[in-house]
Amino acid sequence: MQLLALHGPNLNLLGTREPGLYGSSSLEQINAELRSRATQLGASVDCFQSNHEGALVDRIHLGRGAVDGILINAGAYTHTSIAIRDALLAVEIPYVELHLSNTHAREPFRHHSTLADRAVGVICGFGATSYQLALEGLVQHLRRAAGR
Ligand code: CA2
Repeated sequence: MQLLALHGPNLNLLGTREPGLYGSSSLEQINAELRSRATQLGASVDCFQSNHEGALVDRIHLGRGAVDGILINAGAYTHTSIAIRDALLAVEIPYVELHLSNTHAREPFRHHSTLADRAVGVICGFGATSYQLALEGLVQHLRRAAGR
């Protein structure tokens, strides 16, 4: 099972600022934990971060036919990007949307997601653990869908 973890803008700064909001783990630590847990679950995960919307769209396109499922924290693009939504729907790869913070407990403009209504599921508010929960949920969903 091949998975792709996508991290959107500013998430490369994790662990350096705003620990009260986003926790103290760096993105590299989060990626390492994802890879480790994925291996335990019999899956493999590629990780990609970009501050650029088009680069995220390009990476989603590359996943077509090669990736079974996507974990996506699109950062602020979650609330604005029709291009990322269209890319995810175009490649027809099941995805889980996740966030470190509870976006529903924050400013109203963070309550809307362009991705959530077509996601397998949405996880938010658990800090770095959101990634682990999203991984578990996605793997279980893909196994069930494959009849395994
Ligand atoms: O809670 C999340 O995971 C978010 O996707 C984070 C985004 C925010 O725009 C979304 O509404 C919710 C912001 C990521 C900013 O990351 C930083 C990390 C460290 C220091 C500063 C920003």
